[in-house]
Amino acid sequence: MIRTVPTQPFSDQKPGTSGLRKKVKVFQQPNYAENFIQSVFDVVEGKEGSTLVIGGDGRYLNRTVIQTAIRMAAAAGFARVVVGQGGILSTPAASHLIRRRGALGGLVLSASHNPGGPDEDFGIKYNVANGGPAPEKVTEAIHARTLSITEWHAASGPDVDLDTLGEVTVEGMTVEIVDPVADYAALMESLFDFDAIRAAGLTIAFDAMSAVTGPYATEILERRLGFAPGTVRNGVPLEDFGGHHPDPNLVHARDLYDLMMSADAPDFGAASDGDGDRNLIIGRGRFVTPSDSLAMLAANAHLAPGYAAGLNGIARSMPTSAAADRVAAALGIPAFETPTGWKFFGNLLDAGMATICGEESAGTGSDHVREKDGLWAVLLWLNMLAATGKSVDEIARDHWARFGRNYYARHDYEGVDSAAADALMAALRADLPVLPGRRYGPLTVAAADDFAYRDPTDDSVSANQGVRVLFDGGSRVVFRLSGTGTSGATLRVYLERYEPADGYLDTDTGTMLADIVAAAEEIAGIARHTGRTRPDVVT
Ligand code: G16
Repeated sequence: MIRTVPTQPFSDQKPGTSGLRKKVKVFQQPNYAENFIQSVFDVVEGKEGSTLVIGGDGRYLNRTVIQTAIRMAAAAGFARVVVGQGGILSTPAASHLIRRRGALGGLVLSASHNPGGPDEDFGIKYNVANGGPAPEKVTEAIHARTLSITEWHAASGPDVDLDTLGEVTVEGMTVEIVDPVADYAALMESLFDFDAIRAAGLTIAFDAMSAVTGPYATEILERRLGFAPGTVRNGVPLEDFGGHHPDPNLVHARDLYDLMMSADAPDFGAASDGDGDRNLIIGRGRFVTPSDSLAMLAANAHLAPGYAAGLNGIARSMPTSAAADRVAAALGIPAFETPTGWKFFGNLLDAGMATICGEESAGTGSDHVREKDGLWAVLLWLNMLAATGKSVDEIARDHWARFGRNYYARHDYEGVDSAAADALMAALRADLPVLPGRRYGPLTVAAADDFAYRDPTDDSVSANQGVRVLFDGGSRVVFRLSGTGTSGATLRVYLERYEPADGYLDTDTGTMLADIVAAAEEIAGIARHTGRTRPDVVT
């Protein structure tokens, strides 16, 4: 039987950088998740006879919302839903499954690197048929629908057993519970030289942060590649990620960092986030920034079988350092600069204009799926190490000696009062015309703007994507507000200094960026607006 339940709109269901992310308590309000899912289904066309993929990162509320989504998909007319066993699908594996099954789309339940548990975060994101996050025109239509919704529909009946592989029927719709790892692992094996990685005799440590990557990393790294048992740490997904932030950065993956800087360091260390799309790369004694990792992966990708034919282009988000642009120039291929949000890469990948994409926020990926992919980055690094016989440190030094180095850091001011953060950004925008020519210590502003992007495939324009202040010599600072936080505002300040190949290539990042940090404070008045004198997180 299909139930129709009357409801009222919620005013706060605007998807952010990557879907709707809120506190669990917000999602637990009656009708809250149902309203959003119904709004997705109301907006999406072609449901009759189609397949929908459903899965999440296993965090608190995952199973509950999956049961809701299955019942509502049956009422919406889908012919089949494909669900990861236990409700588990990493974000890249969900993207692959959507593509492989020719699905109309998928519901990916995650709040990514945000903490999980009854008092923490949850999220729902809709991905479209190419496997990628819905583009802005779709998320805007979903948001509009959330503001006018009057009812939602769901099949009634018992919960589906999410743990048993196989098929059951709900109101005439087939529910297929699949192994969440198998297809994805096969895809990775098709892209990388597993024999060479096995033969290289490397030692590695991988921190799955008690999040979704655990089962994927255990299957691929320990079972298929033969790394020692225990290589995957924190490999069992927990609903609260063991009380930690599953955020692979130098703050939350501190244990891994300390190991990699110690005398006992293995050759290679890596971590992934809550939903498996982000990555952290640390060689023995050498941390690689996400922006550098993108550039180094792009420069060496041809060493892996999946990329032996070369790259069509490289795309990065605007706040990501320009290191990848120098690689693109050397390879004679186009470089694209998009707003923050993986959804902006989708069209470039679909059009074959870009092959590899990456972001400063610890995301890298390629045209194999339409999401960023943490394990993919780890495997490409391992393939590079195996093919070159070099260490991470040697690869990094060789890269900088050839291309120069973009020293880079991001300063996050979290939980800032939203009005204060908005006032800071408004004041910055108002100052844009007068900034060029101004001097801040040794730095002179060459140009300043509010980044806008015209998608070359469909000419759609996305404006107000962050304030850029570019200095003479290729250094810059970027200011923007995060679109993924769930309380207050998070101000992100992205700092970058270019040092040419004959410059200082192995100096402390903090020292190299000190002038730019001081300029950022002077330009934006961070302390004045927010009352903060130092960032909460430096990555
Ligand atoms: C999401 C997006 C990324 C973005 C990141 C941070 O990642 O997919 O493109 O870079 O958020 O966004 P913001 O700076 O707005 O917080 P994830 O891993 O959280 O899904």
